[in-house]
Amino acid sequence: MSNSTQEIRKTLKGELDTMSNMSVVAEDISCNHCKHTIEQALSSYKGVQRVSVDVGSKTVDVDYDDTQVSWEEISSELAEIGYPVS
Ligand SMILES: [Cu+2]
Repeated sequence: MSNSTQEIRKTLKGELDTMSNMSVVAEDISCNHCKHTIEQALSSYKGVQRVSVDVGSKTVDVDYDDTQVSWEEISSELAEIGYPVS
């Protein structure tokens, strides 16, 4: 393996290591309006890379960079807009 390949791998790993994923159930999710509200609110957060709400399973799935935003911030935002998570 060449040095440059090793360098690239290290860089990629370094970036991936700061990404976290959380998948939680919010019982108050009931329709597409809820889905839209949550996705809009969370995707405006710096550091949130992807947010996906599944209405059927009432699940909020979030990919975020934990050097830019904490799970505490994300979950308190969810509670604030009316979707507390356990
Ligand atoms: Cu709804």
